[in-house]
Amino acid sequence: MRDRIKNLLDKIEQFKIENAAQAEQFRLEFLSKKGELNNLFADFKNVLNEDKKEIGALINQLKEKGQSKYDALKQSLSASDNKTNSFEDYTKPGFQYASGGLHPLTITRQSILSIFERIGFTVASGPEIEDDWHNFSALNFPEDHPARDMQDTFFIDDKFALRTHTSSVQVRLMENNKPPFRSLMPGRVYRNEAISARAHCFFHQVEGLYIDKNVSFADMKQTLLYFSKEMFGEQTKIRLRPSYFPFTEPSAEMDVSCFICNAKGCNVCKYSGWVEIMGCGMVDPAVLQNCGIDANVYSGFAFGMGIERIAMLKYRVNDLRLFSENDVRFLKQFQAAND
Ligand code: 2NL
Repeated sequence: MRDRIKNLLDKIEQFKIENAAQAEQFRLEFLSKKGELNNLFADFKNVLNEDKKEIGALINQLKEKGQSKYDALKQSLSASDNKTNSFEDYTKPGFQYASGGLHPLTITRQSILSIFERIGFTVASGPEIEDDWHNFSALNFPEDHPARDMQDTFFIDDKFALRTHTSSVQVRLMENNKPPFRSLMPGRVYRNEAISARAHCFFHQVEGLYIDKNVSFADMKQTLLYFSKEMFGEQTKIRLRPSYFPFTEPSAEMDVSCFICNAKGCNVCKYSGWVEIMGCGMVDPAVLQNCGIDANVYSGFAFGMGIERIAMLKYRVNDLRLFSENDVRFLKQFQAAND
């Protein structure tokens, strides 16, 4: 009997308890009704009377040892369990949420807007469904202009269409407010085009409008030079080429010196050293008059750029469709650009 007790004591002492399952196994093996300790108690009746006192004390000691080992380990296990799902350490950093990323067009739009906001431009917005007046007539589009054709514009009925540019927002702004204006119109615009790597039936624009007394073409040049340097780097140069828009006169396309090859020549600038990034011009006096602004007192400039185009140049994206397909393999590449 003494040997059995000694054996069991060794077993209890050596039993490794590291998790709840092992604790339960320990309980079953030694402490439960069918456990070894109870067997000892059952056999106790066979112990010789003169040994009963000594053996009884040994068995009791053994029981106490087993029970206290079990209790202590059980407690430390449940405490460490709690550690993972309780807030016992209030100084620990909080759980990190897996965060998404901004869309490349959002990142690009935000950088364009913030550059102009720094020189006093504010953001305006307006409806995506427009009437003929705000989208075409007020902007000096002749009656037979191809943009007014079903082929180029999504008409909803004979009165309304999806806006083809955000200039319609500028028209509303000028109609409802008094100059001076320094405003930006970011937004989605729609064109009835077959979808390809280079064209889509919708894209995003930022347009700008600056109207005040004595605004000149030189003011436009300096404003756009400031923008280009901020957007593409201090060494950036600009050039203006004559162009045509119904709503500006004179009109120009603006190129920036290629920021990819430092104007040395690459496949992005087609070895010309220049990349086109926006259209601009002095607001046609007829447009000002259409919007209730006295063109003899006020003048101004306007410009418009495609956000996709800028983002494609900046991030070297070669397919316009990637911006609207929400393929996470594409979007994930911009997560680092968020901050
Ligand atoms: C482009 C060219 C341009 C404008 C937009 C504008 C607005 C008003 C009056 C006059 Cl209300 N002009 N906007 C002017 C020149 C060019 O956009 O290529 N956009 C993607």
